[in-house]
Amino acid sequence: MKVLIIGSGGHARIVADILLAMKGVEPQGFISQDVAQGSAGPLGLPVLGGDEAVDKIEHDAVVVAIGDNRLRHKLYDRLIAAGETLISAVHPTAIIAPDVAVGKGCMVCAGVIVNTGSRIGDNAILNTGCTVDHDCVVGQHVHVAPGVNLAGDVTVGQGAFVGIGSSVVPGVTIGDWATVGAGAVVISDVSESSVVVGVPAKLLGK
Ligand code: JB3
Repeated sequence: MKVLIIGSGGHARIVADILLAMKGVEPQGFISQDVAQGSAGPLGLPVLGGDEAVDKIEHDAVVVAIGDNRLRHKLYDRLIAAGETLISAVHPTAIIAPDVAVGKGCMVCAGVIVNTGSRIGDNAILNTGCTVDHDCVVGQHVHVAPGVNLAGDVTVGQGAFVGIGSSVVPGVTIGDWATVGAGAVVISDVSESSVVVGVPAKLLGK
């Protein structure tokens, strides 16, 4: 399967590395305005051009490898509307229970663990070494950053960002588009679009 990687930054390099490790997947290069077309990109893959290049290059699927949740959401919706197939990039070292549903266009990085009964929404990032325990619901366009631990029955609303190294106790709901600061310990629900930081996590603002 020939795959185009949307973006060419740090996260795109992570995703390229995952695709290269997947059987039957051939990453073709990066779609990005940042670097002159045809130039060598990360991991020896070419930068193929900006978004207009997607239509011109033979491919079977795409993945939006951009960390920013709102931008990734926008580009994902645009690609779906254009009839593109969104592939999920799952690193071979990720451990995902057999009953877990992983949506379209997700990125599951090295060392991730997702336990039984959980659901991962479309276009979500489960970044390096995070754990998602039993029966969690991770919404569309979420980013669970490296080293995060979600306990059982946690819900993360769409577009939320759970910052590096944070922990969320069982049964908590993090609202849509909320932000959890790095290293926070979340012990109670977080409302939509709010920002929480600290141990225990407290509201910083909206
Ligand atoms: O924290 C970790 C482990 N990773 C972070 C990741 C999740 O998010 C990383 O450290 C960065 O903070 C961030 O990585 P990302 O998204 O690769 O950021 P950056 O290096 O800024 O690259 C953004 C990419 O988005 C660039 O390659 C841009 O060209 C691309 N981009 C922006 N707008 C776009 C567009 N690409 C296309 N095709 N179309 C656009 O409209």
